[in-house]
Amino acid sequence: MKLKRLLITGAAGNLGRLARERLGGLAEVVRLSDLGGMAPAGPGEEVMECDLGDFARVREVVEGCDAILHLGGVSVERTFAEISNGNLTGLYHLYEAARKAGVKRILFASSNHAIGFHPRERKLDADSPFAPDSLYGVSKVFGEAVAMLYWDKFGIETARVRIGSCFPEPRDHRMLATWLSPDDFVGLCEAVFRAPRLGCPVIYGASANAEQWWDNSGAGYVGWVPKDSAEPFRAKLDAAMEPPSRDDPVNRFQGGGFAAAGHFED
Ligand code: NAI
Ligand code: 15L
Repeated sequence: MKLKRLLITGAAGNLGRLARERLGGLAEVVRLSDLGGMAPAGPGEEVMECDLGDFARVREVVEGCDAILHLGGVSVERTFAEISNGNLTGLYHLYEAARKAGVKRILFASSNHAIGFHPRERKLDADSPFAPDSLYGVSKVFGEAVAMLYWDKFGIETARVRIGSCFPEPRDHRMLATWLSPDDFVGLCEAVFRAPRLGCPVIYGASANAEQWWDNSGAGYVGWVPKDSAEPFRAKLDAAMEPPSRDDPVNRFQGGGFAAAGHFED
């Protein structure tokens, strides 16, 4: 059954533009929102600019929606001041507006950086402890916690999707494990919004790569089966760059460069 109105936040971003292009069939109307930078509304679309830090505006944007694909926010490491508006205050605004508007289901774009300080040899599942590798990763832990509260207390379902690396192709050797193909991202969103029951699972967003760090078996009932693999890109990466050195801290942890980077001071 089609959703009535699906809100996509972060619609001007990389994944937001992909979602706009490919996920229109999920809903009768798709409402697109971002700070700005969105193409005008086409058939079956609505475009609403919004800063997630502005609660009154977030309420207007969420009103009338039955589901949300929440991609908006700062998507890389930044200072706490830069991250907090969209990813902390804004995230809370989104859930509070969803509660007031009766939204039933949300896909929250969490990140592998919520668990990025786990070593690569450690296979993780939904019950593995958080190990944020950055202030950005901490903001995703916060988002997952808010999602859990709104499920336990108010029954709003959320897929907490810890996306690996969603790009047209893997950009380095780490992404041979973390890559999520654009097609698999689309399939994951479709599965989440079509599943008869969702709850509040953790789902690791990685394709069917040969190198696997994450176990999604606890969320098998959602019905998402990734189809692509990063392996065909290995030779191209080998030719383009040095193989990863084990001595380099960037290669020790799942979060890669985020774990190895310095602190972003305000
Ligand atoms: P992106 O940076 O291209 O898009 C994020 C969008 O959020 C931008 O268009 C930006 O304008 C908007 N935004 C930022 N602050 C905002 C605010 N205060 N109010 C309203 N909108 C705001 O990021 P991308 O790659 O599209 O990622 C989408 C989501 O998925 C992000 O939440 C990111 O953290 C998450 N993610 C993405 C991964 C990837 O490989 N692309 C990996 C892991 C997580
Ligand atoms: C993320 O969370 C970022 O949003 C994305 O730009 C990539 O850096 C990705 O993680 C990754 O770990 O490759």
